[in-house]
Amino acid sequence: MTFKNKVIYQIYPKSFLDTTGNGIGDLAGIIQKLPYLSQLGVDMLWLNPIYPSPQKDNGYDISNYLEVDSLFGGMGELERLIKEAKKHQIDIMFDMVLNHVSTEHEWFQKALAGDKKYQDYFILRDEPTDWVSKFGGNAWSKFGETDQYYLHLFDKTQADLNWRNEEVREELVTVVNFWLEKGIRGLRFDVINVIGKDEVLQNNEHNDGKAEYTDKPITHDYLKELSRNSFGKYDDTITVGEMSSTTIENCVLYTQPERNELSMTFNFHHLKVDYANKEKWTIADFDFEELKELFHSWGETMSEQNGWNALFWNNHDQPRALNRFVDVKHFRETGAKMLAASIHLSRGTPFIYMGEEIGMVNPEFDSIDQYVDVESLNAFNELLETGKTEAEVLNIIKEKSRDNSRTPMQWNGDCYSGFSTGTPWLQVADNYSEINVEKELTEGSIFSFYQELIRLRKTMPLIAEGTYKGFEKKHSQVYGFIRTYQEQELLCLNNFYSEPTSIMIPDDFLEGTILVDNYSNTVLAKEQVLQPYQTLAILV
Ligand code: TEU
Repeated sequence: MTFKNKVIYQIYPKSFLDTTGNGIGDLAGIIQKLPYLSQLGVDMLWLNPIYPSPQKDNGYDISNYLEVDSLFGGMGELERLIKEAKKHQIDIMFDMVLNHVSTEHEWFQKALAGDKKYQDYFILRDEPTDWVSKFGGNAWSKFGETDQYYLHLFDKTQADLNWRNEEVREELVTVVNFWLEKGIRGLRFDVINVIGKDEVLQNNEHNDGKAEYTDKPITHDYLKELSRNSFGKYDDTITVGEMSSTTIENCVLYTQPERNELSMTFNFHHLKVDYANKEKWTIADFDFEELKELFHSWGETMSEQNGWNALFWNNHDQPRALNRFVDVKHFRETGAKMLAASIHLSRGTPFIYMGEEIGMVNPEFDSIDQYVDVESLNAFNELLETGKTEAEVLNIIKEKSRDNSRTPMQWNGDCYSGFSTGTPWLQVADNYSEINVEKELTEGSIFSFYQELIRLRKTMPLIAEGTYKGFEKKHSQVYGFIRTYQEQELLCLNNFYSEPTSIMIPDDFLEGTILVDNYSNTVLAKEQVLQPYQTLAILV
């Protein structure tokens, strides 16, 4: 089966559509909007975790792998969603959080109660290392009343599982098969490249232990084993691994088809180009040179070595890309289309994060009380401790918080943007009367641009399967690349700035036709002028 002509849409279920009025989105809401998603043309919906969970990390702290939280409508509603979606040729992708479980999970509770079998499901040590958790604070917490400590790379309520224990791996195979049998056809594996931890864990100069658990050779073995025993038996299944601080070399290995690990990988290097000193909680302009360098090296290496990338600008952990890469005040629509084309015409599988197709932007909250995310709240306190003023800290949170993308979907101009009749769990962005689906479908042009990009991928093997080669890599404003398939070539040019620029077009493309353009009446010329945030794709 080829998945290469497909496009995946990510839904943050808590924030998509609430049909009960409790302020939290639910599966019935997704079912209600299937016609909308089908109109857009997407093939698969990735749902963030909907398992029972104490919701300390919005569902990434799972307390039962084999159930759907009643908060979202329970198992019956999921079965209905799978069935209804199928009628629109849409499949469901589940979020598999297999690196850790909630400390409320039965396994952890049994371990705490003294059951030796379950204690070996976790990573317990007498002497903790000095590692810091990814959400701030110590990565080790006291294991109950004992003298031991358990490892948690994330929140202290997210205990890392011991993948070295074969029984753990068997349990997780059972989990994956359970969902495949339900009819789930997509699997997104959360932080899957950190599951293989070294046996001996030590202090190190970065206080993070990354080298002792990131992309370890044994992780490739675990993935092969998991594939062999579960999803590898279904040839219509798509898998994507979320890779934390990974390398191209490893992502090639994770995704080369003959290795039978994963269909594709997410990496985040391109979303760190606006970090000052590699620190997330800073404010800086994006570094275009670095962005281009990353896109070209990943694009070319994956293409040459037959690996496969997941392509995305947004997800539930990232502030809205429009606020990061575009002068959103003046060029929201044009910029949204340029960002879209720059990945949808590239080699890899495009992911659209809900609201992206209508050009949603950050909510611009102005009080810390409006934030819910554990990472943001921890960062707020830690940044205050560094001596920054509250105003300075809030400004950083405003730009960087994960809640920026988690605000409720903006359906229309009604109260709470048509998301719910009750008070939403996270406040709706104030801009909803300006930016919403209803308005976009009647007078906007972003949605239809996405429709066209999706249609092109479905109908043109050149876009779905063509090779990737960087173009004019030294240009100071344009990110360009060439796709090639049999006798066809596509030149894609993207101006990442609000100033016009020009670029020399190779002669053979001058004879070509314009396939995609976010401006009208463009005339091809040897020295091609590109307007602010123009995206132009020429086919020969
Ligand atoms: O994210 C993994 C991850 O590395 C994030 O912590 C990321 O670095 C951070 O969000 C950037 O601010 C995954 C999920 O996508 C995230 O929502 C979860 O919180 C995390 O795993 C733990 O399960």
